[in-house]
Amino acid sequence: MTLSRRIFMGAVAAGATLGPGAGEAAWATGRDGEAAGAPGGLPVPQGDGYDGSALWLRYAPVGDRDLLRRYREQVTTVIVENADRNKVYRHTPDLSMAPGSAERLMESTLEAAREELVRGLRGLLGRPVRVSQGPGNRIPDGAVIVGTRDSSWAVRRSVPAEDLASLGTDGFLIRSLSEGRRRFTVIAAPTEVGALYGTFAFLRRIQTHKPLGELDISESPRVANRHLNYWDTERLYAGNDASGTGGLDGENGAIFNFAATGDSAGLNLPLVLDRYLVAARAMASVGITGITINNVNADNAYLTPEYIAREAALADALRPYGIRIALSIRYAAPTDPRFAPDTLTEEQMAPVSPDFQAWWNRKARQLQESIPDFIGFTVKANSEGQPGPQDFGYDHGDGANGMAVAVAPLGMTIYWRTFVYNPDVDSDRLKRAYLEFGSIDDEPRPDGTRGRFLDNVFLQTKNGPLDFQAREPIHPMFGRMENTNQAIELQVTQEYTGQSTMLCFLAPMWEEVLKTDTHATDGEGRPLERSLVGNVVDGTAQGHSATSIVGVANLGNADNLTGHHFSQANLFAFGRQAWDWTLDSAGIADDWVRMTWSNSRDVVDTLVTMMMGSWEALVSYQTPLGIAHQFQANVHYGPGPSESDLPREDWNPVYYNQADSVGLGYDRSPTGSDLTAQYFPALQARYGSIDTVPENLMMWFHHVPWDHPMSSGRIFWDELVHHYYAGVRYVSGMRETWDALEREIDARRFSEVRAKLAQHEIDAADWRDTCVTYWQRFSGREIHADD
Ligand code: BDP
Repeated sequence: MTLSRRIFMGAVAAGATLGPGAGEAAWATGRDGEAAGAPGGLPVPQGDGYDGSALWLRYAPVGDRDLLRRYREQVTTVIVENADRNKVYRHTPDLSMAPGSAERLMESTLEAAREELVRGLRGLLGRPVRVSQGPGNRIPDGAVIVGTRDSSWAVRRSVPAEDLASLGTDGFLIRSLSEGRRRFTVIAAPTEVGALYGTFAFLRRIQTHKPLGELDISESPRVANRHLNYWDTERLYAGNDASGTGGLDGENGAIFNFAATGDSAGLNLPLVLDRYLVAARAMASVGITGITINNVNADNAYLTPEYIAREAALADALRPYGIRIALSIRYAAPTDPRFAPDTLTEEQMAPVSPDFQAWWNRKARQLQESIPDFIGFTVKANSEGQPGPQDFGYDHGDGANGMAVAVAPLGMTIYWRTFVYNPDVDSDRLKRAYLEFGSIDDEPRPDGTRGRFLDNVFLQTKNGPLDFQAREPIHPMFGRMENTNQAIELQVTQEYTGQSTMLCFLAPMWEEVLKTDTHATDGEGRPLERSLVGNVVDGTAQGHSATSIVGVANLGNADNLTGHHFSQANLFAFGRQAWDWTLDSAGIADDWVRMTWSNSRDVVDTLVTMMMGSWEALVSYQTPLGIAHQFQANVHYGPGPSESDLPREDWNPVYYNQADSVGLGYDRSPTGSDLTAQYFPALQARYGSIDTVPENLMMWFHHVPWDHPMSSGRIFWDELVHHYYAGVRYVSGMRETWDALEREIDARRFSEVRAKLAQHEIDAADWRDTCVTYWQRFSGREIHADD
């Protein structure tokens, strides 16, 4: 594997920003009661000190003069009628930004759309645009109209109702239209949130230098509930945490301040910080609809009145952007004395008990009183020490349904996680979840249907059967749970993929997962017409209308919000793929690079190429050919293949690598643990034989003999060594490539990425050397470090 590299000796950036004088126009005041251009936030500094804090919404000026001239002709006036008519609900009467904030709280979704256009166009076009609240009786040349048929006369006049009807709640259309010689653009949607999404899509076209002339775009998301789970301070790699422990100024590194101390004690919610709104705008720009704001190993504090008040303020701030909140809860919360006198005894904790259900109904009601659009609860139960229904003699179906019954009257949903691996179930950790959940999905019901999980339950399942490893086969439950709503959970934060040090673009991994064929069959064993994992997730495989995709997010209080500048790309890509999993990840990378770094062809081509190989490189130097979980205990960053003394057998690298003098890898074929039997027949056969298993999953399913012949012509041992070396070489290539871009990238971000890549290279080599040396003890063969 090599990284194709361009070296730009002396090249001048084609996309260099315009010099002073480019923004010639002053703020315009129009007719018909038009407001002078609304500020739309402070401009993002574009120079060498830029810190990445605007994510991909930096709106750098269009550097190509011809293109700029065309855009300025095509976009002269923003028209958002009745932006203040549908004010969103606000619970917190004195909701306010922290002193000195640059962002501003929005009161409606259309206001958020208008402000984004004003801000974005001012940055991109290098001058303010005219803002009009109504077009009078003539739509001006160069107008960009945003709205719904309810909000906007101009939309009513130019977009037939039936064109919007099929778009669904979040869809939008963007059209270039004309009247006489006047040409204008309409961004219209059935809902105001759809109009906001269309606004971001329109801005993205300019950010990526695409033509605006003949637009006829209509888009709707494939998946309805596009959520982030935020793990708070655990697995947080984006914390501005100088000391390595407590965060800066009393902040703990999390993006939202609930319990900051010291100098930051005055910056807790309900006060709203700029970064919350930058994150909200970024999330909305890729269509995120919800966020579970606390860790899955949940702290009951989030259910106390004091915290609920803070959550309500956060929900208020996010609401104009179409983002709703949810909470992770601890199943046994009702027994916590801090809720006294409203607590339950152990005897009342059966999920079928009316007392249990009434308690959760009361708690959910309290939340709904302050957060009327509260989504519901994410539940990690009977997993890694968390309490659950099994502690009281019930199974996951009873537990999920008990909570679902409690919250159903309030219109809420339960996201019940399937990340369970009770060692009593099977000796192979990877088989355990399906063994616990599959039979509940199959259970016959009195009405002749099957499946016990209620309609307001989603089972939330990680992409693979282990735990967010850099490469896993798909989880066998996808396609197997035909009677249950299923959400897929992907990890955006890079717990096992280099944290905030390694540059690893994850979109190709998610693309691989979502486009893997489950080969699912129907009840009679006939192949389904649509059977990719993406089809299972978007409901088209088995006819589900409740659909959801969840990303464990990587936001923190770092200046650039994600720790590594390139980690921003993973959040961006997750949102885009959640909206449309059929997208090509290179196209997503291309957009992100243009929006984040530069539209210079050289920069775009170089960075996209570099990013696209970065995940496969990481797999290569960490866990090639299907080996998994070789991390140092708990930290999950560096290599620890020899570790064998962790408190649970299935936390130890040696449990996964099974290294011995014969070979390496875990036999999960029919002669081994037979995990393969959990897949549909076509995958069973493919994975079950060492002759047909894809080489990149070989050790996942087989104990591979050191001399096994590989497709390259090498024996397995040499192939393994080759992968480790090739992976590290790729990282060296990334470092050199980046160095060659110095003249095209602003100074601060350039040097921050350079420092990360230098460490990345050292740590990748550590993976290679630690693992290869350790495996050699078993293989007894020579290390051929090829090049
Ligand atoms: C593991 C993480 C742990 C999470 C767990 C989960 O190390 O912090 O709590 O996943 O998903 O990967 O519940």
